[in-house]
Amino acid sequence: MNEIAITVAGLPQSGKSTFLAALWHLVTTQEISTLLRLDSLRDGDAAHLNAISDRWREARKQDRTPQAPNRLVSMKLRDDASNTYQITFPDISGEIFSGMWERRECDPEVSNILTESNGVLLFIHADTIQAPHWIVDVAALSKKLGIPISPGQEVPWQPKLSPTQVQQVDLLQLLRLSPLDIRARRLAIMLSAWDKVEAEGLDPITFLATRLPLLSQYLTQGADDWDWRVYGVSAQGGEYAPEPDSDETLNSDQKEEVNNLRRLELPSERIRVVNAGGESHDLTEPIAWLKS
Ligand SMILES: Nc1nc2c(ncn2[C@@H]2O[C@H](COP(=O)(O)OP(=O)(O)O)[C@@H](O)[C@H]2O)c(=O)[nH]1
Ligand SMILES: [Mg+2]
Repeated sequence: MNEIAITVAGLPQSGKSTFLAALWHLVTTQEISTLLRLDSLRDGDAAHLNAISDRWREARKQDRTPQAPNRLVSMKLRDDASNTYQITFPDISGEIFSGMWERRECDPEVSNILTESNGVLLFIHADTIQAPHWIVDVAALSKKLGIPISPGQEVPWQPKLSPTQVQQVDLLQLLRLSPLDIRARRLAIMLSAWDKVEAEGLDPITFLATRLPLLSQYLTQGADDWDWRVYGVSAQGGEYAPEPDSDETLNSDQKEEVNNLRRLELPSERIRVVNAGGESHDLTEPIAWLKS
């Protein structure tokens, strides 16, 4: 019997809260069988988790979820062999991992969780990847659109303007370096909102190599000795409804998509987890794989 500590990492808006809401639904309802089952939860987290999974069931987005009373959420899952998996979401506020990239800072409580973890789930929103741009392409595009760039109009550089893959590789390198120097070797790259990109017809590994080539090469070359896998994850299964007061509006196709998801008899069947081994509704599969 092993006790495995897993940390959920990812920049803001990478799909962590949605995953947490769907995972809580899955393990508490047991509508479908899952590799891991709920063992226990820290006091105080249940109300928050019930609130976000209620929203998830109603097919509403988690963008402005109420803050959890505890700064971090952590649940314990268990497999058939009685191994336990303590899975911690240290980033309820959404700023920890962007702060590590932008300001080279990490809260000591979070750094302890990271250092002690045996596995990492790294979330990347597959549909909001910031690609690197070439100056010549940007200049050509703005000319085409009739919005010429006048000389001298500089935009000050900020770390958050960097391409997604640059931020992700740096984050992984930081995990390997002192003072964090984390124990984990296993890493599951979670390409979230997979429903938005799967029409491109790429499997998760090819998607990574095509859309995030720097990250793919960093992992493939074994630069920091990660034992890694890539999953395409749709924790929503499709479009969810925005807040009523949000600027975002859905077109009729998107509204239909929301309604179709609501009509599914078992909400757990909205969930899709895709990797080289096939497809399932079981979000605990990548977690179980992290047991090294
Ligand atoms: N279409 C789709 N959108 C998703 C999925 N998972 C997350 N999103 C959207 O991605 C955005 C960020 O998700 P969220 O869970 O709030 O990210 P967090 O900031 O990392 O907690 C939200 O607008 C979600 O609705 C998914 O499986 N499918
Ligand atoms: Mg969140």
